[in-house]
Amino acid sequence: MNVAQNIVAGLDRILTMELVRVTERAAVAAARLRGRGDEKAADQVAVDAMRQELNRLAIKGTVVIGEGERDEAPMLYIGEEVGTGKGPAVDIALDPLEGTTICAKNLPNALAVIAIAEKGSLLFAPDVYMDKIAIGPGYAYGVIDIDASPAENIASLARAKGVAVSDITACILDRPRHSKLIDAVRATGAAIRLIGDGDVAGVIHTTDPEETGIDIYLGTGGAPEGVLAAAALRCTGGQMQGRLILDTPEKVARAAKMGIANPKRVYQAEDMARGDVLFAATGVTDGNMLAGVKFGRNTITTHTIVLRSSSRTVREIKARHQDLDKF
Ligand code: VTB
Repeated sequence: MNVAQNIVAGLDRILTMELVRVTERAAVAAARLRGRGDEKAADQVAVDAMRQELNRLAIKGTVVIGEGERDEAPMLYIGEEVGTGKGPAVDIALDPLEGTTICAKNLPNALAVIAIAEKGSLLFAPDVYMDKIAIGPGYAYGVIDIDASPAENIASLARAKGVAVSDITACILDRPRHSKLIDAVRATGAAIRLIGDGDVAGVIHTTDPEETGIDIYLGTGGAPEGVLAAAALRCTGGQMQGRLILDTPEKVARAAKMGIANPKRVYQAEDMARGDVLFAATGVTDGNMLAGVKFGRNTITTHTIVLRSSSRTVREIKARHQDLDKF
């Protein structure tokens, strides 16, 4: 079979498997620094490792969601060209260590994450907050609405799921800015899972409530993390809406420079990650969906999910690495 036959529509499916190595490698590097209380060091080793592996991929990649602006991030900055340069032109959203604080404290759900889409397909989002709401697959479109109250959204979801409101669990970042939201959700009788960081994982967890116990994600988090989560949801199914929080003229101007004409626009997952999207995440610390990296005597074990939107395939890859020199 030649390479051309492998291209169904959109991206070469071989890339799906190649992506696994990229997040595996970043996760292993970060995992060596779990629980050491040093967020920066853990992030740095994950960035280095991800970049090294990414540069082996046969793509002409541009980082659109990365470690920051060129002057503040020496590596994997927004606009950096990555890959061998021989291959399809793609947009890349990445977070080599999503949940640096989680990793530094060795708490659940730190991930190494990447998403790839055809050039021009990922929202070029400024690093501001985004208001987010997400649910998993299997619900009619419109069950949630970012402009409805938390009580309305939770009641609507409970009706659609056919359960009592008290059987719904919402995932919310534990932040003072969410105190009203938390009160409003608690007043409905629904349960809340408060998380310290890691809202990419929080959104993804809505896609498998039986496994994770989470039905809905609510609240504000980073916009870059919103695009990554939207990319994952495009592959698994589910609904997500996001709105950038552009609450100062400076932020509105910054967003305008990045091509965002309407600062109040509500983005559906499909608007944040269009076309054929590939997504991979490897667990750094043990989590609700993914196990963290395990260091054995002569082996390293990693657990990764890798997703593709055009086929909706969800692969879980548990890898036992025996050639440890590669890390
Ligand atoms: C979230 C979370 C990240 O940032 O997006 C959060 O997913 C939002 O910012 O893991 P604040 O910490 O300011 O609330 C992280 O916690 C860190 O990138």
